[in-house]
Amino acid sequence: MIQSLKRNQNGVTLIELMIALSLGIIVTFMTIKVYVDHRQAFRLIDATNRLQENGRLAIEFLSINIREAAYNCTNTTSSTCLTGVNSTTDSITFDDVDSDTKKFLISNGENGKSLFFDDGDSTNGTGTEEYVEGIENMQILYGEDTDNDKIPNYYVPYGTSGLSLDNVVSVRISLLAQSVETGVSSSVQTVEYDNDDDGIKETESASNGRLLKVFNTTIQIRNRVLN
Ligand SMILES: [Ca+2]
Ligand SMILES: [Ca+2]
Ligand SMILES: [Ca+2]
Repeated sequence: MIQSLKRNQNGVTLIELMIALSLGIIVTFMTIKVYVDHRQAFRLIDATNRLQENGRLAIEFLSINIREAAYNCTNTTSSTCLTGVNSTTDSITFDDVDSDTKKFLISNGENGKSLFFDDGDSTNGTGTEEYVEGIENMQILYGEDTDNDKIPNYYVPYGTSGLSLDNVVSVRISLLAQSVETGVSSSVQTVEYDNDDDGIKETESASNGRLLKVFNTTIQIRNRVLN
């Protein structure tokens, strides 16, 4: 009887050991998967928030500055009152209240394309600086008022035949923002964005698992509307 009990308590069998090992591996695998999933979800939320933040910051900064454009230019024709470049990505140049010539453009920054700003202040300014990262493209349309009611009759790109920049009372800006973080989306993100000012949107695809978002705004040039 005693010997029989001892036999029953003689350690674990090979099958029991294998089951225990398998369960251990499964639990470890599930724990790692939960951790990776949580980490990925956190990265996605973080990248989405940062993308929103960058887009809003860029729009706000453009609005604050362009709203004050052409201060000394109501009745003059200065080449820097309000001008721009229409290309694969646009830029805009304008004089402000201090007659500094400011400029917004898209260029290569530390982490890819960014919105750059030149404050035009040669005395105390900083020159052209990277201001908001993750801005891939900027398209600008100029709202020309042809009947002096301070309301644009149409919006056209810079360089359009017949566009008089002296009569521009507002600008429409469309930004294509891309997350700085890579690998946050398992599928290729796409957005519709008019990248050549022809009124027809193209499909833009994000690279390397990034996120994409379009930000639009219309900015009234107060010095043209209130005078
Ligand atoms: Ca353009
Ligand atoms: Ca009008
Ligand atoms: Ca287009």
